[in-house]
Amino acid sequence: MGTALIYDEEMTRYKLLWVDPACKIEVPERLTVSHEALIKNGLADRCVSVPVREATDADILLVHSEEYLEAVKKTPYMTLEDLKEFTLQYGDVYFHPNIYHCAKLAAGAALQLVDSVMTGKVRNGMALVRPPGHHSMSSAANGFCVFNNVAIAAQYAKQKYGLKRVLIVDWDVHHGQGVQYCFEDDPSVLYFSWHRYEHQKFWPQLRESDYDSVGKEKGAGFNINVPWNKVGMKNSDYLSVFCHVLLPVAYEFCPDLVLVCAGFDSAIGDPEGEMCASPDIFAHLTHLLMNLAGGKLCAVLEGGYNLTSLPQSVCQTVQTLLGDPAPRPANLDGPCESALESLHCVRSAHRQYWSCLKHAAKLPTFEISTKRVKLAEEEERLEKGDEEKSQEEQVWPEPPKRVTPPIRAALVLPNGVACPDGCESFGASEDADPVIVNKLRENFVKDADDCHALTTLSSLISLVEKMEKNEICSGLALVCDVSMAMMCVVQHAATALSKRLLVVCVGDTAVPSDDTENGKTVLVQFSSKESEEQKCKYYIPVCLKKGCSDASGFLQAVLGLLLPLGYEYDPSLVLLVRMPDSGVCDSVWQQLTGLLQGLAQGHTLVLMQEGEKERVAPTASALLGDAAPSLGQLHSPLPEDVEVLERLRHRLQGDWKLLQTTAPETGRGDEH
Ligand code: Q6P
Ligand code: ZN
Repeated sequence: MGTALIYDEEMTRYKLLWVDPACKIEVPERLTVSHEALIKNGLADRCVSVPVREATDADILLVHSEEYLEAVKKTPYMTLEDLKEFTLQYGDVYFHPNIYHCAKLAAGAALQLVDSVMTGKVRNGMALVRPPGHHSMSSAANGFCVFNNVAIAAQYAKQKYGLKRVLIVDWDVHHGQGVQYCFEDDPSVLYFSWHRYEHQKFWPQLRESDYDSVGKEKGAGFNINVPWNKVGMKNSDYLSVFCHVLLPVAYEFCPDLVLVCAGFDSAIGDPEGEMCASPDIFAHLTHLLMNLAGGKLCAVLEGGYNLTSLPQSVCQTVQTLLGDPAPRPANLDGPCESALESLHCVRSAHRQYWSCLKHAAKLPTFEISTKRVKLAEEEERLEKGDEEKSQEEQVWPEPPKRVTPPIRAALVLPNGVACPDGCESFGASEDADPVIVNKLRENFVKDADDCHALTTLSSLISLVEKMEKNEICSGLALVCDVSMAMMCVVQHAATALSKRLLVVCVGDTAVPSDDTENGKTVLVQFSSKESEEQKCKYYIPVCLKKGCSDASGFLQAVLGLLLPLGYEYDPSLVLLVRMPDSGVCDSVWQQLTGLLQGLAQGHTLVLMQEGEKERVAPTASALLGDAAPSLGQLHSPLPEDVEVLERLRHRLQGDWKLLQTTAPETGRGDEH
């Protein structure tokens, strides 16, 4: 199952024909540099090239009014003067004799992408299009957009394929108000957008872009706005909104298809966004969405105006869609205070609609946003002098080339267990280092005759070393004693290697936690057994009522606790240990395995008990990067579990900044 790439040079054949400072950044080179970067990095060749088509009148009318369509149809015949005049009735947009043709191709490209994914021709894909779409409304062009490509695609997907639920993720730095208006009262389309807002001072300066526009009537709760009230948002701010808002809600919503309004003006260097997230953050945003909807994801280009940053971000996105492991995320130092305020506001505004947010902190009785406007005005006066500084050119390092190891998944299996397709059977005893073998014999395999155990452990060690050298991406071993194998890897990693290890234990068996003292190992254990509260930053027991067998509680713990903690810790290896009594079902296990591969460049080593032969195929599939099956619509997590998780998050958020979901109390001032 491949990745579709849709591009046609024709969409570069229109441009601004007069002087307009607001529109001069929207240039044809945006597409050419993006496409050339995909070719140069060998990514275009790895994609399935799908041709564009023109959207038909019927397609366009799924979202737009007949009057508007008829008006746009006349633009190819207009004189320059008429085009200027026509343009004047809309905001921040320009027309050109060829833009109607391009706009039909842009919308048609999105539909071709939906068709390719829905018919199973490919798993996912990206369309590089101009003009963009998310600002365009039923009867109005706006913000460089003529037809609303993604909104049309969502309606089309629902109609043609009978989809019940479509998720639209708009990571462009502007608010796609056109998409919001289109689906405001529609519970079948969940629209999520983050956007530069600055308390309504930033374009398009709409009251309805704030966090309290949650959707209307039946659609209440299905519109999620995250306003950024400051510029300079970083990787941490973006990831924290994904972990604490978008992902939990998206899993609860359980979409049949994910559409992305993929604007890259939210990356560093963009003159419009003025944000500081690095281009490789899009590898993670993409990865985190790729296990929803059985992997059916269509990304459609929106904004992105820095001709260096844009192609880098596009490449990161496409390479991730192709299944290459994401690079290790850089400098995750926790969200800023303004982002935390936004997070607090959004979670609180949606707590009545989503059971995963039921426990979110309520807002103080006054509105933070109103109060913040006053503060913002004050700050603005103070910052007046810095104005030129913020316009300065940003510099950042080019993301390093992502090299995928030749072996994606290596398996250490006992005799008689078949190695699934696409995986490499691994037995390294031939070149086992005698020093290591002796050490294993002394420390772990006391029974001198148990050469089977010894062989397995030495294979494990050599597998870990090959992962460290990036010769192998991930591994899976069936062992006769998971606890012992786990200790063996932990000790080896802590002493012999320069690794930072994240150990994730699923199941009740007692695990030794004394190796977590040195800070080289973080251990998170999910179980149903009460354990005394540990005060150590590096040993985190998560105790759920039904352990890992309750999908919603477990997923809540994974998204809101394990992922943010894992991202902040930034391990070089993830050790995923499945205890024989884990009680976790295949689809949940595959989701966990898939999500964890966003860490440590996909270096995950899974340990399972020898008896669990049936789990090899589903686990291997997740390690190979196949999409995990969807979990179905989740019910509310148990109140006890929610309470446990919240207490844990509170206790840990001092040490782990990415666990925060509200702004620090200080500076919030008088409440009444
Ligand atoms: C921004 C217009 C320009 C003001 C100049 C799908 C992509 C977009 C469009 C932004 C239009 N204001 N300082 O559209 O969201 O990036
Ligand atoms: Zn934008």
